[in-house]
Amino acid sequence: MYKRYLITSALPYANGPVHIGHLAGVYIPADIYARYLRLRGRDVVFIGGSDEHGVPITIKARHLGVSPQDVVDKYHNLIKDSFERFGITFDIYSRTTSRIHHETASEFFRKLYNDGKFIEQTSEQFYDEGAGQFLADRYIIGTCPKCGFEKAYGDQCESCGSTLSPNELINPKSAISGSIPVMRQTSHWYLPLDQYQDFLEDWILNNHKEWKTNVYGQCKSWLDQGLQPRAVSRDLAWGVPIPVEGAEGKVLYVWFDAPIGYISNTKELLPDTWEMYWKDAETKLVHFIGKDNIVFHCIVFPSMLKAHGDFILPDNVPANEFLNLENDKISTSGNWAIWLHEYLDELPGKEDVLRYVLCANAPETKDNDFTWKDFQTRNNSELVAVLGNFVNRALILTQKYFDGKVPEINDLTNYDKEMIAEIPVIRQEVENSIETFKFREALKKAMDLARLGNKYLADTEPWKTAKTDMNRVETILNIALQISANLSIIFDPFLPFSMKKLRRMLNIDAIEWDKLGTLSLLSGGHQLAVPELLFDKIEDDIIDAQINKLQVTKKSNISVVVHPESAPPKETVLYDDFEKMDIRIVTVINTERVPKTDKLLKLTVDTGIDTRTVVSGIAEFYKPEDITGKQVCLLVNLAPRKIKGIESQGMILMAKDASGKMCLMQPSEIINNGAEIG
Ligand code: B3M
Ligand code: ZN
Repeated sequence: MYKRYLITSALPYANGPVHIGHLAGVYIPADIYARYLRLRGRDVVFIGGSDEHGVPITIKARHLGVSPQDVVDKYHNLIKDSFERFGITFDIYSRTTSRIHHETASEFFRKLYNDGKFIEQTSEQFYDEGAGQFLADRYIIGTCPKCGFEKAYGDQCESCGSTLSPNELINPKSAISGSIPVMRQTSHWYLPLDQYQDFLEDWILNNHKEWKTNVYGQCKSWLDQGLQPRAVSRDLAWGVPIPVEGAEGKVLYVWFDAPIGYISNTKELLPDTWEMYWKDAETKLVHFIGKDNIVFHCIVFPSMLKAHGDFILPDNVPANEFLNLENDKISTSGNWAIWLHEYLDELPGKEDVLRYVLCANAPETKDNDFTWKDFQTRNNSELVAVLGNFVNRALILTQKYFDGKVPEINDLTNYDKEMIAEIPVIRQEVENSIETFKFREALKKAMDLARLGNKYLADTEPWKTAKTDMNRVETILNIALQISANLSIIFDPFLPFSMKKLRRMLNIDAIEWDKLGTLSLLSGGHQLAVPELLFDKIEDDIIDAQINKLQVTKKSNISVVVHPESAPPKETVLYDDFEKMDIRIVTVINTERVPKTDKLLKLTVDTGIDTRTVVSGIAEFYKPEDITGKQVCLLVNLAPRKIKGIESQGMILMAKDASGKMCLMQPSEIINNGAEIG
């Protein structure tokens, strides 16, 4: 057995809030594991934090017109706060912009550098001459060679999902300036992963066959392809500066510094004893991550740790697959997600319901789908109908027959004995499942204990026996209450808020996992508190509101998806420029075709100021009879011009999309002619 546990969970990028995919994939399993081990009295440190470097953060900052620090400050605080409200029990939740992290990451790099563990290589990379900087892969946009999508990034095409390298892009452009980048020489440090191939093969393929098949499989396929040196530096202004001379303008690659964040955060938490957790072979190190992080945690970071030489390696890396939402891939940029902070605000008091559903449906072995209907069903027919119902019956009956005092246990029947013998078996199964990172299975087994309780009450029918044999009712309810107390332990890692509430009703506080399986959790005569419902039914209106919210998102996404090639934004104008335009609502009072043309219509309009003639190129889209009588928008102070011999006094405003489709702009309700638009 290990002396202590060091549990880490992937550091989320501080460029957006966390959503249910993050929770199901990483934070809920990690928290269950940490809570379970603490209940067992083990020495546990659970590390979290925000990953605050990397190009996406700089892109977001540029887009919003703020500094990268502003972006990470905002999201770090939002993420930290929502994890706390959701009951994720990090021992520390820090950040990679901290001073201690910058120092730790620099030191780590310097040690490897001094020990000659890197190779330095010069290569040609895209450079934006106007902006005076090298372009990270994400900063180069061009046409995808695989699918023709025109806005593919230098590292990936978001349309077809292909992984790309910037020089594969057709017509590459700088995302910063839109100009065509040039190739320029730059030099970087590389970690020669090929030199760690043998070590990794032996360590993973021979000695960690117990890792989850998805994790082991991905590692094997990387190793089978043969590892290549990987750059650990970048030409970028945001990150941990490379701490060697002649490296101005270069920072550590975000995936080099981020995992070191686990070490920095441990140091920050335990300035005097952190080394015990990172350098002693009797520590069990476990990384909880999502499947897109496997290579970094199983191949790259272990090679870095090995190269450094002072650190232990992870004992396990339980990565989950992805969670989808209502049959679609969760997407931060497409706002297709359930954001934790919004959930907490919109469904207060339902933290455990989400914890339950995301664990019961966790994407442990394959991608899975979250639906609001399933959320409702699991709440109503599992939490309410099984767990809540059992506990409630035990407490209410005790209230009724014994004024809320735990009755004594008397003679046990054979049936009692058989049933009681099941409890330690369930405990053992839950332990085995948690310790092998099968959290859905563990939760299901825990629920079996509540089912057992329900069955026991249904079989023994104390409400009937109460008419004839109160002695027997004492025993039945004592057992039912002991099961309730056992439930408050076994479910504690999964449903911490509700189990605390249950213990309040049982009037007990301290719990230990080691008491689980016994009938000695409550003594005869112990006074219980007044029972309340442990879980509430979730009605359709709550679910419908959430589904509706997603539908609104979907609708707004469809219009974006159909015309991804909207025209680029125009140059900024001052308000004064805009104000020069006199745009008004007018009514079309007569419409005729302009002879010998296909496109032009001659409109007579009432502007509220006068009646005038306008020639407009909309005949392709509107017939004269479709327009007459309509209110439209007119730029009334456009200098008059002659079109096909007719003087046009103004311009009818139209919207036009990238497919060439056009439509009139109309007021959303009737308003007086001459109304000004601005
Ligand atoms: N920030 C990627 C992610 O959030 C990355 C994890 C870092 S763990 C050291 O998926
Ligand atoms: Zn593509």
